[in-house]
Amino acid sequence: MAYETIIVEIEDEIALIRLNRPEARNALNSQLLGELSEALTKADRNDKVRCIVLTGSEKAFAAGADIKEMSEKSFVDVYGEDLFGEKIDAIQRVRKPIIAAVSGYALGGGCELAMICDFIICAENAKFGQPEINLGVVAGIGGTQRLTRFVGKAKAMDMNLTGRFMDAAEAERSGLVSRVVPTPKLIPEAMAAARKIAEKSAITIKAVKESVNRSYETTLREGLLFERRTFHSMFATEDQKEGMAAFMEKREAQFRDK
Ligand code: CO8
Repeated sequence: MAYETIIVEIEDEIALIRLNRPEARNALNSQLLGELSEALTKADRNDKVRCIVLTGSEKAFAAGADIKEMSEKSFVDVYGEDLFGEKIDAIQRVRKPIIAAVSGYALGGGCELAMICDFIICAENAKFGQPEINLGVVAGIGGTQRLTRFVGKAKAMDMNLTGRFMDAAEAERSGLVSRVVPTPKLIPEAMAAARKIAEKSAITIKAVKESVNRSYETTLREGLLFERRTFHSMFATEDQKEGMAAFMEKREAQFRDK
């Protein structure tokens, strides 16, 4: 299917997905979220894709949910249709790693979409924010939940209550992003990280993602048990044998995703 609001390129086992509504600073409307959830689901099922990079434009990763599209809706409308719920759930179900490459504004739903990804690499010009309070609403896709876990209560409250933006340096200092790079280097850096991940065993990649994400869903005791059992289960794979043999034979591992 040809998409109108996103651009998908698959190269060297990496799917690069660009949000593409420049006239609206990549605001997330139903069409864009529909196309994005479909493209991500397809990439997740595509054997030729091992890692996904999600990005926007230099000016904006995404300026939030499309305010023009939702402004006239009633409670019955948004509750009845569970606005964006199905599409966001599909994005959250993707098992392959998704790196958010953020340049410019990542606001409201845009910041939340970046946080759904597995980690964020941002450009020096990035600006993160949860300005929903200025519109008379609260965040709705994790801005009060994921952000609080990532940067702590003080900063999450500050951002959600004042609506102020966080720049790249503060985002790195606070643990919201894993790396900050000069703006022109954003895509090369994110693609290099994706290629590094793509060299590993696909089965181990899935297990790592599942295990880290489990830490957000459970107690430390249960999470550690989940991790230990996952570690044990890796010994049922051929890639564990290959990885450890390659280390001892002082050569590169040739993983077969088995
Ligand atoms: N929605 C719709 N259109 C937008 C949005 C948006 N979020 N952001 C920008 N645009 C449009 C502008 O209206 C403008 O269009 P036009 O040229 O037709 O007037 C165009 O994009 C360019 O915008 P600006 O001229 O404002 O560009 P600037 O570079 O001066 O400013 C900003 C860029 C700072 C990003 C500014 O546009 C802005 O503040 N945007 C709104 C940010 C915002 O409030 N985001 C939160 C939205 S609410 C949300 O995300 C809730 C998500 C939860 C959903 C829950 C579901 C369960």
